[in-house]
Amino acid sequence: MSALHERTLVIIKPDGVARGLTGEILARFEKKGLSIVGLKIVNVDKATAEKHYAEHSAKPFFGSLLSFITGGPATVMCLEGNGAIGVVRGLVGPTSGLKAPGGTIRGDFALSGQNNLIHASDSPESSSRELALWFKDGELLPVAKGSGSALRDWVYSAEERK
Ligand code: 3AN
Repeated sequence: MSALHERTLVIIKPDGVARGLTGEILARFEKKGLSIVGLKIVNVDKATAEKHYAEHSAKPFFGSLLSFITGGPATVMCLEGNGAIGVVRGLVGPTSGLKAPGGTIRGDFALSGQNNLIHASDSPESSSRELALWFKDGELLPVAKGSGSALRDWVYSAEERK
């Protein structure tokens, strides 16, 4: 079974914000049934960008990637739901907008390998690291467990919404 109440870090990158796609992209996550438990718009500073993309520091496109991600406002959010990390990666689609299938966010709105609209955590380890980098203590809503969350009461079966 998918992890209950999983959290993932999602960034609508500067191309998505500048192209007016923030609402469209947010709507896809909301319609799926995920909860937005943290949301802000930021001008990404170079130090944060370097930490966020540290695993790509040796890649030839690293400098270009840093310029891109710091080039305009980005929308940063934390989404919560059962199996959220894998679910969000599925909605986002493969890295290249040229190869991403229609129906995914990148497949529907991107044509680039770099300017591909979204970042989404790829594992529980990445999610923990990235959420700590982008959100301070207290900025995220607490986990809504059991009944009392109208969203969870209808999105999941009784067994799935512990
Ligand atoms: P994903 O975001 O699909 O997990 P990663 O982690 O391989 O992809 O790459 C991180 C980011 O680096 C991508 N979202 C994209 O903006 C950029 N990127 C990846 N591959 C390339 C490339 N070959 N050329 C330019 N930018 C790239």
